[in-house]
Order: sequence, then C-alpha cells, then structure tokens
Amino acid sequence: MKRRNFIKNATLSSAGLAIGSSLVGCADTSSKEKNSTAATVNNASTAKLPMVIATWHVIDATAKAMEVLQAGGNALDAVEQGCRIEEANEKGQSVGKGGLPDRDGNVTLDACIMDKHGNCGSVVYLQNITHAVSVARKVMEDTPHVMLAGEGAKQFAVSKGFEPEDLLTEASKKAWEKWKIEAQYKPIINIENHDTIGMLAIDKNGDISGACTTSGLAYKLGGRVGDSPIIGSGLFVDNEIGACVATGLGEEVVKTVGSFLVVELMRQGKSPQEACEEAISRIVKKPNSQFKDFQVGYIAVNKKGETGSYSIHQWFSMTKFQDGVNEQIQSDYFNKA
Ligand code: SD4
Repeated sequence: MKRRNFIKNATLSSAGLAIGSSLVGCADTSSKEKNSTAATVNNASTAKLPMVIATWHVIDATAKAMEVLQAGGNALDAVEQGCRIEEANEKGQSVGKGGLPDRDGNVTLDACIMDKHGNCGSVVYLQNITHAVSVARKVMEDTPHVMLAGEGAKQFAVSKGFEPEDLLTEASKKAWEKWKIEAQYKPIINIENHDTIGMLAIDKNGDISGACTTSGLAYKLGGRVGDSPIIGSGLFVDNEIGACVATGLGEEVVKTVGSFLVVELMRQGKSPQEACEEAISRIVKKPNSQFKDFQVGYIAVNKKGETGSYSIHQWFSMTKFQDGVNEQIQSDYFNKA
C-alpha cells in the first residue's frame, strides 16, 4: 500500500480536529502483499548480523543501511544513512523533501535518533531542511540537549552547514491546494494522512541504534508535533534489550509511550512480536478507544536480532534486510473483524 494511505481516519479530540473519514486499507496493495500471512511473516528467528528493519516498503533505504553495515559501519551511521534515502525521495510525500504540508502549506518535519549508549537527539517542527534525521544526530552529538524545536532547530542546522531549501514540491503543493478546496478549510476536515520512516539496525558488533523521521500528519494544525521525535514514544533503543519504532496516529502512541513500552515488555521476557502486540492492545483496549478510526503500527527487534511487527489494522508492513535478503514483510494486525 502507499504509506500515506496508512491512517485515513483519525479523531484528534484534544486538538478539536476530526481527521479523515474512511478506514485503513487501499486498493493498490499488490497481490503479493495480500498473500503474505501474518503467521509466516512474524515468526522470530535468531538473526544473522548485521541486520536492519524499517517501517513500510523502503527497500532502497534498508539497502543503503545494509551497505553501511557491510562496509563495517556502525548501526548509528546505518540508520541515519537509511533514513536519508527516504528524506531525499521527493516522491514519498511522508518524510523530508516533498512531505505533505500542514494546513497552512508549511512542511514541518519531526525526527529523532538514538544510539547504543542511550544518547539521543531530536528535532521538532523543523522547516526548510531536508535531512531532519541528520540534524537530530547533530543535536545529540554536538549539543548538551536532546531536543531542538522550530526556528532554533533550523538556525542550529544552518550553523552546522545544512542548506535551507523549499521542501514543498509542486506535487505536494497541488495536493494541499486540492485538499483546501475539498475541506473548505474548516476546523473539521477530511484528510489523507501519511507515514513515518522508522529504522532499527544491529551492526556486526551486536550494537543497536534507531532513527525515525516524518513530516507528520498531512494538513495538521500549525505547530502540531506527533510521536516521531519524542524519545520513548516514536522510538526507543536500549542496547541491552532491543529497540522499537512506531508509525501511525502519533497522539495515540504518545498517550501510551509506545516504543518504550515495547522495549520494557521485551525486558520482561516477551518476544518482539509479543511486545508489539501488547503495546497495540494497550491502545485498543482502552475504554472508549476509537481504534476503528485510526491506525498505529510498531516494529521491534531484540538483542538476538529477533523481530516483530504488529498494527491495529491490516496493510502495515516492515522491510527487513538480513542474511542477504531485503524484503517487505506484511504485518499481523488486531482488527480482523
Ligand atoms: C505522526 N506518527 O506525526 C506520525 C505520522 C505517521 O503513519 O507515522 N503516520 O503522528
């Protein structure tokens, strides 16, 4: 499926917004994807290292990460380089350049990165800089801070040599203009959302790092920040245990501190698959959960290189590059009704 079709219906009560009107799933899913069965795809196996997994069908990004790992690079370099592929891909309207804008037409990016030592860096509401993940890494490595936001993040990036540029491509501008007509720019709107690239890698030394990058919900309120740059929500890495990254409606991930939860569940002995399932369960089992109207997906890896992925609705997938095979794997999901 196209990543940006992942969440099509989301109620953001706290923001006073109703976003989207139809459920997940899409017409252009290939028969290969449809024929994948969760039972076959989510069996954990002891991994050969190095390895990398990512949200969605991003084989070019995982290929780049694996290239770095095979050349002896560490997991941190691998996830940064892998995410940069999607950030530079103007056709993907979910991250970096070409990302769909907020309702005012501004492309605003969220990203974070976390290394084997538990160091992390993050940028929120970053504008005019394509490689948000690399700015996040600079925040981690060159400042005493964890997060930089907005204009400060941009100024920091420029001071580090990042070139400001217009991130709103013609295609995304057209999509936004079309949305404005249909939505009539009312507070309650129907929109099509799009999705995050999260990547987790284990290098030859067995060390884990992760990164996450997104332009967030399309046509969001100006200033809105999702889960993706929030350490513990969009991403968490514990080099002793494993790592997790999230995609989907960020508000729901933040409310359950999803990625940290998955890692802690693995610490308690759950497999990555079981941990992802439990974290989704925490969302859907809430009293009055509106889960039928939104999507969340997790991917996770443990120290042994076993992987898991799970989502609320069908058609979430992860890309896994391990032992010479770079493939898209369909995720199991909760809502089979
Ligand atoms: C957000 N989690 O900003 C991101 C968007 C996303 O699938 O992943 N969509 O809430």
